[in-house]
Amino acid sequence: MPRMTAADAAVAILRREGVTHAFGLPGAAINPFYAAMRRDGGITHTLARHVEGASHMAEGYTRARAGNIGVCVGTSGPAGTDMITGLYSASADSIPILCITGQAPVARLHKEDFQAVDIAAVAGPLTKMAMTVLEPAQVPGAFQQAFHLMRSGRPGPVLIDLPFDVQQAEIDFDIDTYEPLPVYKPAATRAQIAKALDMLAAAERPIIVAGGGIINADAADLLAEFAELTDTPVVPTLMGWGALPDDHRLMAGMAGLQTAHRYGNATLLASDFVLGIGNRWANRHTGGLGVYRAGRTFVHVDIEPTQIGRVFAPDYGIVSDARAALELFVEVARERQGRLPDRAAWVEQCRHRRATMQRRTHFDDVPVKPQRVYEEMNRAFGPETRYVSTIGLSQIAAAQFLHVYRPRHWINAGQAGPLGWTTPAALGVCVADPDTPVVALSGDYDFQFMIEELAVGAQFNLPYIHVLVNNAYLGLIRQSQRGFDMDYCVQLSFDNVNAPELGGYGVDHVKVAEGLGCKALRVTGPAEIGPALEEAKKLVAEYRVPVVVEVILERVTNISMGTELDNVTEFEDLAERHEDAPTAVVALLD
Ligand SMILES: Cc1ncc(C[n+]2csc(CCOP(=O)(O)OP(=O)(O)O)c2C)c(N)n1
Ligand SMILES: [Mg+2]
Repeated sequence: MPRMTAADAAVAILRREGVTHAFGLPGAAINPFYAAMRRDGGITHTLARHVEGASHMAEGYTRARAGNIGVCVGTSGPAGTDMITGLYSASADSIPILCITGQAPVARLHKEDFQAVDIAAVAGPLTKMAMTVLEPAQVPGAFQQAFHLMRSGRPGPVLIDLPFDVQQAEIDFDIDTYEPLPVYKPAATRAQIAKALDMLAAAERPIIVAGGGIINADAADLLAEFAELTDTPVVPTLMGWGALPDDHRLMAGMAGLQTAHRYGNATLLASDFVLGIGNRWANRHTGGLGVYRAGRTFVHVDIEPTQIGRVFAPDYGIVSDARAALELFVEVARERQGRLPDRAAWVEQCRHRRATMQRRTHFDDVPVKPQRVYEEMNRAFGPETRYVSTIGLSQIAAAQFLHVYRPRHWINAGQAGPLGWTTPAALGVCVADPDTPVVALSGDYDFQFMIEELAVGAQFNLPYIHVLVNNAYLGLIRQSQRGFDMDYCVQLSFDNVNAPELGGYGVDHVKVAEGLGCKALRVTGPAEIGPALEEAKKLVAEYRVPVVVEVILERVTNISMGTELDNVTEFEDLAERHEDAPTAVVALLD
């Protein structure tokens, strides 16, 4: 039997399970694992500047491509605790990442050894498995189980914590006969799908709410086919955005309190039947359940049995992987073709709402109004673009105004929304897919949270465009403080003694980005945005580093949001003529 260190066995299993890349940073307690990676030579490594950054890079890497599992590696103690936010964000959005940490030697775990923290206990609620491996011979099994769990059922992250002596201990292990464990994915039965289709056929105004589970299951093609076969309008959730292209005839818009379209909410409220697939009835999608549920029948399809009924009891629930369910939905709908109800009038009503209920984007104001930035982005970036964003007014407006045409082209930390996520996640996306243009979008605060990771993009030549909308405010929190009648601790503005020309906008992001080895441009007027985005494309191609385009915004702009789907406040004039929203996918009927 071949003998090797447990760390060598772990690396061999990573390779066999398809891992080719890791994000992280070494420390003394994880050096044996790094030594094993070096001996193996088959795993490329991106050196993060902050361990939290490595965890979000791993998330971006997973989210970019079906089948990917991002791996993040850190030492004992604070490296593990730094990655907790990545584990939370990954688990909240059903994203598998494998987090590997070093640990103090087994015999010293209980002696308050230097940087010995019980990371498995800390990570427990955020992972599908969090294990400090105490026996070297258990290491292969721990890794085998990790991949099985990450890929089975509702996907999610795993943490494996390896004490220093466990990594170094020699074990018998044969990688040649190693076999990944079978992956478990529940599948709907024909009877279940037939019943759901009966309910859909009995409805008059049905919609499909398409969740991120469809993207995780790589089933966007089947969603489109099923929607077309039954002529059912689709309302994607924020995590499902891109599952149906924005220019698809049946794309009805997103619904919700913030990241939503006026026509999406109106269509949801006009519907009498909702088929939710791979979604979780998130509270910022549903708003109050009284309004959301009133007068509607619900079918819920989800891979995780305990998700059915978690937020509210659907009229019918099906436990199934989204792909398995949609395969059967397509099959049974095909068999029923010719006998399915005619939906032409309902589809036309949804389309009419889309062509009439638009928000205005065309403002010429200086300082720039945020809406204009997205209009310019729609012009500059084509359907091949992958967008990455996290949270804030910047992200909410992006969801209201940008266009997404493909699955995995809207990459967002939907549930957790950790500030700082955008830069490292975008870098992980760039590693996963160097051939597709990546455009990240941050508010100034999100950008400042993990600004140091820009150096990683410069060092490893990970080119992408980072649109930075700077209002010198914690904008979303400023807006929510209106309810408290205050503007308290949310100002990011100050007079920068080194950059008086910024006129109180505080941090000189251009200088910082340049200092970290990136290119950066700043624009202050609406007419400059388009040319700056074109210039950024050239700089990305020429220098192969991140290129920041900072747009100095109006300090205070409130973005549409509300408390209920039927109570969303509009703060600006709505679009009345096509010129008010010139980049809308469906031209405004004026
Ligand atoms: C780690 C963390 N802390 C606090 C928050 C709460 N939060 C959400 S958005 C936001 C302000 C974001 O400001 P900025 O990135 O400038 O975006 P803007 O809303 O101004 O567009 C804050 C503090 C959060 N999401 N994550
Ligand atoms: Mg801001």
